[in-house]
Amino acid sequence: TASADIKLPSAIPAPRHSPATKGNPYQAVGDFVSNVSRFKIIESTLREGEQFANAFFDTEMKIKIAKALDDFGVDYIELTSPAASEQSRKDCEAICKLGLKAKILTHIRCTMDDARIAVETGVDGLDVVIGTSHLLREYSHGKDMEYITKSAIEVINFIKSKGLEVRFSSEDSFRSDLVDLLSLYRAVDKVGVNRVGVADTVGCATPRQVYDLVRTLRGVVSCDIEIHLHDDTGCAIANAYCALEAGATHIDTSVLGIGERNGITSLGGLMSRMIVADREYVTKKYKLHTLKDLEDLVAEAVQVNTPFNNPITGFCAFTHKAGIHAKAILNNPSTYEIIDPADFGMTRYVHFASRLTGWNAVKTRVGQLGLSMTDDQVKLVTQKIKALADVRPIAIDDADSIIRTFHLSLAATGNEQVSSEE
Ligand code: AKG
Repeated sequence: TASADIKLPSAIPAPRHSPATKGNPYQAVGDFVSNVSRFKIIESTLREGEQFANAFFDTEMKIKIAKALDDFGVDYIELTSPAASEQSRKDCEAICKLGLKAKILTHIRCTMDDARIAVETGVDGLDVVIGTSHLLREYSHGKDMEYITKSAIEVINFIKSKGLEVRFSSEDSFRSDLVDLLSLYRAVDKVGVNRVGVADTVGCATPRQVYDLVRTLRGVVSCDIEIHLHDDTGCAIANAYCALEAGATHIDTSVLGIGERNGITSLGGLMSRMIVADREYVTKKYKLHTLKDLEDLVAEAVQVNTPFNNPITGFCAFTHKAGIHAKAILNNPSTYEIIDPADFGMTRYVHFASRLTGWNAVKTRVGQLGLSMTDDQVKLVTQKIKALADVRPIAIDDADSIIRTFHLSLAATGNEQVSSEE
């Protein structure tokens, strides 16, 4: 509860990463491809997120989400293909007319038919995709690499002729043949694609594989590199970070990570990772204190709860419970927090109603309740709280009433006499 929040000074020394690391010439050389301090976000809640099992966004909701994403500061907003349905096409046009700061993209298959529909919607750019793994070539579209390369070049040239930004991506990149992949990327780079995209479509890639592929690709193409990472094996955020370290420039996200199956890199999760890498870049570029409202908006729209362990906004993301943690946190929050909750408009909470509670947390609570006790008295009342918490789970109200009752008894007996030896 709000009344139980223990607010502390936000004095966390900011961990800093800089590509040109000051005073360490060796690190500066090693990090020259890293984009952890200059990445862009392609926000795909309104495309990948629409593929989430529970998602149905009507026009009004899409507009609300697009405005909230724009206010948050994402660089791009990616929308469902206008070729998917008539309403998708109309919604795409409606969002383009909002005049948002973020660039609007739509996501299409690598076909001239899709491209012709998409270029008429008013979008700033098109994200073109086609499967390149043998599984997708055999069981999805049935085309070989020669056909894929030819149609990619045709579609890219067409989109460029309309003056729009174009990205070309290979679906299922990590299960595609590396030589095929690099030849394809080299061919589209040569015709002037703005970005190439790498997609871990089934969430199979490890951070090391991501680093290796992106780093290799960085040496092959001169355009920007985008990455799209599914979370089937829980690596989506770590993989995004590795991709940036290897030279990727753009990361695909969705709010709460919603998407096909269990989704992709979450916007909030990426923020938690990146603020630790470069606090200044992240806090200047993104309106972090709007993250909770943005997540609540999307969670409600797709009828899910924010997971308890969600980075930043999960209900216990800044809750400290064990006595030794609470004591250190009360002295200096950096001891057990790598992220300052205040950067996201959140507050930390030091739990004082469990069998693990230490007297420092109770002392702070006593102060919050406007009561006055000696340290010995606080230690005594802490023992009472712990004794009850050993028998059953106790609520904050239970702990508060133990504190108040104990304080009243002090007044009745003359509180100076009470000591922890009694
Ligand atoms: C996927 O491969 O999972 C996609 O959703 C497409 C990714 C892309 O267009 O880069």
